[in-house]
Amino acid sequence: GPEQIGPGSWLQHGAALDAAPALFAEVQHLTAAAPFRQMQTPGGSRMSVAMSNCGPFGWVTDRSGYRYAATDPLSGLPWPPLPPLFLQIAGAAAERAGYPGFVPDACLINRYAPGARMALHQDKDERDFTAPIVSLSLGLPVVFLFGGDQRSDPPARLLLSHGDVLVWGGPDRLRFHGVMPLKPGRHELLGEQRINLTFRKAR
Ligand code: MD3
Ligand code: FE
Repeated sequence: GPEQIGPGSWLQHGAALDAAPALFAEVQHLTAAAPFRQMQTPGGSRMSVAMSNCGPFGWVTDRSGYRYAATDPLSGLPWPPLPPLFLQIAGAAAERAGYPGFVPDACLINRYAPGARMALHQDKDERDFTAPIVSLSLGLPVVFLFGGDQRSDPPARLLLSHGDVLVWGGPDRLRFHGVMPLKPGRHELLGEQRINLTFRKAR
């Protein structure tokens, strides 16, 4: 069953297992239109995670900073629309966690190859911190770091596996978090990678 990992956060083990093949097929269609790319941070380094987006807004970073953009900087075209299946899965997960009526307007698609990681950070580029965030994991498992309100707070370690859904909000919305380097391996559906879908209300 669901595991409460913070006052406003729930890990729903395997909640997206049945939908995983359809979700992965959607990711493949979406990233044919808006390919995965390793974006640059404002400091000039390349992220190890490759990213794409779907929905009205997409999270991007380059030398000028982090922001939400309505168009893909690679093509100049709007990001592909959020598939109805994504909206349904994210809304249902949020509702089970006590956040009814969640309608994301941004879905960040993160692709981790072996060795890719995400340093401790806060998600604070959104306009409204009262909306929750929903995160869905596909493919290889990874150790997720769940920190506190200060960067120096020692993080808890959680294993995120294929089909797991994480919902956080309320008092946990601005907690530091990160992802340890992905260990090499092969997943039967996704192969040698992990994909994470992060659903947010950006505007
Ligand atoms: C808990 N992505 O894209 S999602 C990100 O697995 C990001 O790709 C990670 O962090 C990934 O910004 C983790 C899970 C997550 C995200 C944000 C949180 C958990 C969180 C914010 C506060 C508390
Ligand atoms: Fe994050």
